[in-house]
Amino acid sequence: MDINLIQTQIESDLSAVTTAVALEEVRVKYLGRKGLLAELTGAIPGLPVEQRGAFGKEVNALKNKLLNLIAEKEKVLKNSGSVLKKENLDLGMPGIAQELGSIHPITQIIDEICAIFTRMGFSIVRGPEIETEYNNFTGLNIPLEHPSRDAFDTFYLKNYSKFLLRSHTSPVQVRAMKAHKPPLAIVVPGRVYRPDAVDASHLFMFHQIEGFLVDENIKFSDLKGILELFAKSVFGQEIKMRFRPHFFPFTEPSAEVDISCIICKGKGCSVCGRKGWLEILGAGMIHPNVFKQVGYNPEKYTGFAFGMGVERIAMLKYGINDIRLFFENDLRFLKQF
Ligand code: 2NL
Repeated sequence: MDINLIQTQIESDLSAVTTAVALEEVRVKYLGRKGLLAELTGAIPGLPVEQRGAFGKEVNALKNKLLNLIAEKEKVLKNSGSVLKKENLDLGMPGIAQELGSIHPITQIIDEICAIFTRMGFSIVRGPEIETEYNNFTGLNIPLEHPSRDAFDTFYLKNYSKFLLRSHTSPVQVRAMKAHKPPLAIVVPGRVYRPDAVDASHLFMFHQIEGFLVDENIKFSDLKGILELFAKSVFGQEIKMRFRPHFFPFTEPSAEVDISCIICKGKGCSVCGRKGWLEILGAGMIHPNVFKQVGYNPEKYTGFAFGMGVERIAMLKYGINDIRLFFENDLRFLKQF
């Protein structure tokens, strides 16, 4: 083998190299385990003894020369901006798509319900989730011995027994009435907390929307009209609505409000428990004691109030049978909305 010929061949091979990958190919061709240099070295023992030394030196010199040439070429490649080629970067490769988020179904329902009431002239008001015992209970005419005040039914703040996680959104309405004179019409959406054992229909946190309207001469029929408009907007114009007498400490008279079952249209099915009716909210005329607490004259003003559970409305509307689905962050569920 002619060493000079090999060197010429190496030089021409290297001059054709433009990428790190091609350079590596050349390196392997000559310096690899089965490369030309290894072949030359392997030939040494087969030479006459007197030639071995000189030939060995030549092979060694060639190897060093080769290493230098490759190192030089590497520098040239680096400096000539061929990093892209070195890293095998393919600018034509499709990118990693950014998944777009969407509005949570509970937020969507809250927005939808609030929009129905703002179209009727109600304002949206929000308030703190940590409340005083006064705003959450006393201001709402809930007596001291009422079971909802029990530590098993309300999250009291450890070491701050006057403070609690609100168990309904009505304390915001107490705040609003204390801050503003009638006429006043507001809806309050937000999170509320109760220490309930978790199952398909209970969580320790859920959402409520409560609303009220106070002015002179507000009547029970005003409440019925507004709730009927609300219920038909959410569940469809064809539904019927009914009021059943009930008791709340903060309203008198009070009622539970049902709509005809949206599944069986009132005939009776498994969703409505064969009753033909679905309870959607509670409501009533604001109790004079609440007006006294907030400094309104109950002789001059009357008003109605109502409250609903947002998850319950969403579950009825979309036929969802487990409240936990809303908060498990399972995209297979969330992507349907
Ligand atoms: C229900 C029933 C209701 C109210 C909430 C209220 C608020 C004030 C004064 C009077 Cl400031 N009432 N809120 C009234 C009746 C019913 O909620 O079943 N909610 C899920």
